[in-house]
Amino acid sequence: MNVNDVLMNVYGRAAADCTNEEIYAALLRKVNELASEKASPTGKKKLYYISAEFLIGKLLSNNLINLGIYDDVKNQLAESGKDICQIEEIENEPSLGNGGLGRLAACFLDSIATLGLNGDGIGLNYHYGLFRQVFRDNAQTTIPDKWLSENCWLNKTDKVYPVKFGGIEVSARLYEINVTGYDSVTNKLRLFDIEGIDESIVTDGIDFDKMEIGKNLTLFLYPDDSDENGRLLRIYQQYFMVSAGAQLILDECTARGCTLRDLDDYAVIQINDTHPTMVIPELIRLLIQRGIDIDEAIEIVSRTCAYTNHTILAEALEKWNISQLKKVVPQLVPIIEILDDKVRRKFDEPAVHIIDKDDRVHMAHIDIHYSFSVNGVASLHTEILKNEELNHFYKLYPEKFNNKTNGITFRRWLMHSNPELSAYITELIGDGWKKDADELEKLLEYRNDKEVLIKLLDIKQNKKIQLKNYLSAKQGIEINENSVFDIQIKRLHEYKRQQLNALYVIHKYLEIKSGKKPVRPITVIFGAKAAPAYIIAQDIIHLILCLQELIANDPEVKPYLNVVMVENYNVTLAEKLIPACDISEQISLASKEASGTGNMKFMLNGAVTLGTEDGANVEIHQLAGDDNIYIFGDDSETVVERYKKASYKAKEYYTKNKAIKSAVDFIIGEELMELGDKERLERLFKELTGKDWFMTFPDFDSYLKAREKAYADYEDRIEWAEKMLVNIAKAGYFSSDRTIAEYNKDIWKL
Ligand code: 26Q
Repeated sequence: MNVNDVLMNVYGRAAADCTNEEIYAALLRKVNELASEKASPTGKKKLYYISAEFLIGKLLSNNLINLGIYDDVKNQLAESGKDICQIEEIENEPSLGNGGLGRLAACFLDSIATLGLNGDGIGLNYHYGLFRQVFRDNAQTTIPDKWLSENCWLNKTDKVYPVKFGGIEVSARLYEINVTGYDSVTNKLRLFDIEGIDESIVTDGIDFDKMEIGKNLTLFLYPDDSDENGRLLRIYQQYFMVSAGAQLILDECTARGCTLRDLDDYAVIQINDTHPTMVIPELIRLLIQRGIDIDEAIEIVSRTCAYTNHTILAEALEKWNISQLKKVVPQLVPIIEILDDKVRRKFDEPAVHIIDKDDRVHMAHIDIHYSFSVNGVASLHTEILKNEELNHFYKLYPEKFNNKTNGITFRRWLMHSNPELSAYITELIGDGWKKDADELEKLLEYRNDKEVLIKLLDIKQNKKIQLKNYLSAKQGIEINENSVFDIQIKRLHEYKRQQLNALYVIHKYLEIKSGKKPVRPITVIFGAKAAPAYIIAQDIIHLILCLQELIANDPEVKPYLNVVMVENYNVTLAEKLIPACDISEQISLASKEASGTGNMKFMLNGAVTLGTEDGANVEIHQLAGDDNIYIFGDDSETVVERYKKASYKAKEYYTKNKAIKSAVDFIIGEELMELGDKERLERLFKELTGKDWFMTFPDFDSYLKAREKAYADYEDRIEWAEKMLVNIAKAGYFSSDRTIAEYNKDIWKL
């Protein structure tokens, strides 16, 4: 592509005489054109990955890389005095997801296209993605995040499907975003939207009139742990997505020659958590409408659908009241009742029934009975599903259960976010790793090569300086590039235990105050959004922001310890933070984090993990080896047992362990009380000492020890660089290309 020609065509001016906005808009159009011209995969059978979330992030650079023209375009721009990074800044990030599950769906689309597989995403076109986070008075406030604009990647189609709810019918318009594969085909992300959306009904912050479905259906993405208020609208959103999606799927399959009875030869539908579960009864309903009897319709749909579970937190498993469903989707209720009836005729065990004694519909149970595959997202997670959480189901259908350990796309999380490291890897081992991530293991040859190790340290230092400059320019945050960068970025949730990290910070603060100074300054970076209705999560953000202020204003402590909570953590920020990280905090309570994917991104960029034996950390541990990871805390079996026995008493740890007591008391001590909100800090103190449901105290001592060991080891720079190298070399397993190849081999069979 000749950038000047493109711009001359659109504006009659060369790049040097165009604004960044103009260059962005013209590139977007041209790249969209090039993407559309690429072949689309063909074949009888097609995958539909249905998900309420696709956290795709910015697309310009991603598409330039996948089309193989990134360096060329970057260089041409540079010749005209333009910086491609500045052009990237123009793009709004589409934050169409909450976190892990949504970002996983985006990585999967990239890998599906890269492997040349015939597969599209189906989802919703939210006008506002996840809220934008603004800190005020050391607390999170939220404002709407509008991403749609004239210059965005969304293409309108002329396909429209009717969707009927109890009481109202709406039209679902199909929009599409091109999904480019790396040096491969182009697939599509297909997003449905209602026709009559009315953005003017948004009032205060992210509040809006929830009554008029015809105006608000696709207005907002719901934060997880949403309040009761938003629940009903979520059922509307889910049904809207799956009804339009199911109509699209049947249309496409019949156009390719499907007779409906052979639907599973033409389509496989991957259900991303329970959010799209209603696709099962909806497809059954549509097949009946088209003349197939119910028993056969159920058989056909069960052969076509596969389900992925992303959580073992009981409170996160969706259950809808029959009364709610009767209001929103009355046409599905008789079908769901038949599905439940069939289960009851076969199985007495109430735990596997679909409708429980309180008339609540367990969405995951529909998926498990009426799909042909059920998978967890990391090996420990799948084992816990089989042996604990879903054990009743596993005993009925052992053949359905399988594991697919998550992965990440190396195009975005290495080639784009860390071009310096990518180039150096290629210099050492060639660029075969870009298509076959296992080739990264060739780096192990250099594990004792001092020159290579020093170069790795140089690259890391350079990325730390880039982050420092970015945070200073964008958020007015100052950090010391010679400190160790210790980073925890993920949704705020008690099970992820940001509070444990905060307790460490307090512990360190108290040590410094008492004269015990760390050999090297420490920068602790947090990034996290909390669902507005999740009060304790808000309190934890408040605590971290108060600590940040307290330390920043304490000349005794500031030179040794810096706490930074970045504002509005999102994909774009993750791309800057991850390459600059020394120590990756993955400290969830063992058994609670299904997989984690940030842990993989950090590893790939040469950060060393400090974590519990949870989720995919277990596999990172196995791959990297004991010497190249810092593992602490109780294992999942101990934790599961402790829950079963209900034997945990936070108070006992608090009274017996001096370090815990001092750190926890500090939350309501005078320093923080002066700065912060009394109610918030006291509530958090009470929560920790009275309940501590996610068991931070039992792991506290071993966390301290592991963290201190990591900081001490960090001082032998060459030995540390070897740890970095081993982590990078072993990260190949976590390429989403591997994950997708496994899904295809075991489940989709495209
Ligand atoms: C549910 C009801 C109402 C409103 C929102 C929700 C909701 C929305 C999003 C519930 C859950 C989610 C997202 C869950 C999620 O991101 N899970 C993560 O999935 C990752 C990919 O598999 C894993 O790596 C993480 O361990 C898991 O926490």
